Amino acid sequence: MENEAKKRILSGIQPTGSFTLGNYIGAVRNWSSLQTDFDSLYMVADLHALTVRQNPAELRRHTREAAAMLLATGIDPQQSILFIQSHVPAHTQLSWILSCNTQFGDLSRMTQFKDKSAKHADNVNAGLFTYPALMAADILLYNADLVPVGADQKQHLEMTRNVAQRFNNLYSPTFNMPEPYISKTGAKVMSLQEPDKKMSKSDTNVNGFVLMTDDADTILRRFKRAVTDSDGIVRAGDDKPGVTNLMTIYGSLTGKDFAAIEKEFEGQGYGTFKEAVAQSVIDTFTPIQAEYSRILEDKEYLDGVLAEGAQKASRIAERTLRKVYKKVGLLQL
Ligand code: ATP
Ligand code: LTN
Repeated sequence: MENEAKKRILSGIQPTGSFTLGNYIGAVRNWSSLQTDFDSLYMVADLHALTVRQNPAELRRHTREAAAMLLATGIDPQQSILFIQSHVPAHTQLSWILSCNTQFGDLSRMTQFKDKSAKHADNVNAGLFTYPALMAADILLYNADLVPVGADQKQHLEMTRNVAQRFNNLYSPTFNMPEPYISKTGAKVMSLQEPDKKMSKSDTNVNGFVLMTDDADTILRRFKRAVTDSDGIVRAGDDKPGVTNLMTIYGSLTGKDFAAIEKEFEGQGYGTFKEAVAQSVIDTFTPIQAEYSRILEDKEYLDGVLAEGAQKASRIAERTLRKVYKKVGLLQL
């Protein structure tokens, strides 16, 4: 079988709202290009989304929209397995076992936990804390070789590797060691308003992000308002975080490197540059948006893809789970 020779990929995204340009450049756009060379599984991480308060009706809608958006970006259900995390119960089952093999001290060092508990001080729940154990289960159930994510998830990947290593040493070799796959450019797209902060869909300042569902006017407006600096020169550098971020976005979408971009906008103000960046985003998102609307309207097709995805993913996941249950000493009848 052809698939047996291929390495396996797994990644996930939370249905906490429309995807941002950061989600697209840092993670999602790589997924469809990897699916031909890898045996790929892509998941909408709805259980992870519950770690912050969700409106039930909205979560349901966002989950469906997230799946439709992934298909619209080119994930092909004939090549990849696309599924919803909660449709495969093995994720929560393995996550319990892994959380019993994850140390409190390690979890307290997670940057995302610290950030999110500061942001949601009224709801620092146990799920937010044990989030990495569920993420480790997502990855280890499928023995993924590679996990394509943005730079902010690197720490969770290291945690997954530690848990896998500890489990393998304590019992016997069970899990594969997954490697993060982080693209060289655009692994951390910054907020358009505070370029020292990552662009995030849950930012309270809407001017900080661009959504994949935004129309052309909104996209243009966001870029026109983007924070830059006062020297008016299109050049990358640590002293110019705003402009560098815009160059990263433009470069990721057009394939041009920093030197080419500097040359292209030499002697021109930020106005022209910002318009060009906005246009590159509009050109990328317009065809995806058309496809997205089409898929979202075809409920039968979308549900069919997700049902099949859940079935295929479960088959792989349950095999791993059974092995783990046996190894840790759970009684099997
Ligand atoms: P939230 O704001 O709800 O925490 P998020 O926008 O950070 O969500 P996630 O669902 O947590 O999105 O992330 C999905 C993927 O997108 C992950 O691989 C993550 O690393 C990547 N990602 C998120 N934000 C960015 C960003 N600004 N730049 C590059 N990659 C990003
Ligand atoms: N924690 C990830 C989403 C996620 C994920 C995964 C990514 C959940 N499970 C498994 C890769 C592999 C995030 O982006 N916040």
